[in-house]
Amino acid sequence: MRTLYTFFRSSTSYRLRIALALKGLDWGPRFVSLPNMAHRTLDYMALNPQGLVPALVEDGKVFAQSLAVLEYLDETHPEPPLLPKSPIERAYVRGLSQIVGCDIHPLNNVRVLKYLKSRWQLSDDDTNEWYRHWIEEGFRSFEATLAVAGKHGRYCLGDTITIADICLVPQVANARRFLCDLAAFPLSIAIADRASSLPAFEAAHPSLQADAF
Ligand SMILES: N[C@@H](CCC(=O)N[C@@H](CS)C(=O)NCC(=O)O)C(=O)O
Repeated sequence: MRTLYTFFRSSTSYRLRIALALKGLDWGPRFVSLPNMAHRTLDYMALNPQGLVPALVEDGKVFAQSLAVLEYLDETHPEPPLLPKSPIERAYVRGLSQIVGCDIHPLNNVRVLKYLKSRWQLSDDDTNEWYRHWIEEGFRSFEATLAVAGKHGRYCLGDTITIADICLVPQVANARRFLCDLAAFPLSIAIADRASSLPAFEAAHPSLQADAF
């Protein structure tokens, strides 16, 4: 039995929903409401002491940190592969994923935005500007990396979905939710839009999750 602790709008949960769907793995959801602070309850913290979603539970073992979980799923269920075979291409794809997972997402996480408001009294407008600034900075880097490497096809690396696409799509969805101007990132957005139309990505979309509101 496999359980995903997930929140519909969480982009890191979205990454795992995509990967589980691509691999055709069954899972059941346990919804963790971030607005209700369900991720900080004693029960949830006992399961995942990091107090963040997602968490994947498989055969009683708990896995946290979506990038690590993506690789765990790929190692335990190799088909279809989410990483290329060549170490050079693997490093490339991991690097793209980390632009999203390490350079963009942590700066725009809920707790960071809340802290800006509560500790530094930033207004909603200022907080949104912060959000958009780091989106622009991160996507600039993602777009330039794609353009310079010239390795993209339909997706970030050729015509095969990798963890880079799995990280990109949810981040683009979040950027759109915050009304970021994405016109300067045509390669990244075209790739995200193509990937988003694949059935596994569609099934994982926040709006289709049972906890969506
Ligand atoms: N690096 C972690 C980040 C997990 C994370 O920050 N998840 C967000 C939702 S996308 C969360 O739980 N935020 C709660 C908070 O900021 O209080 C991962 O990739 O799993």
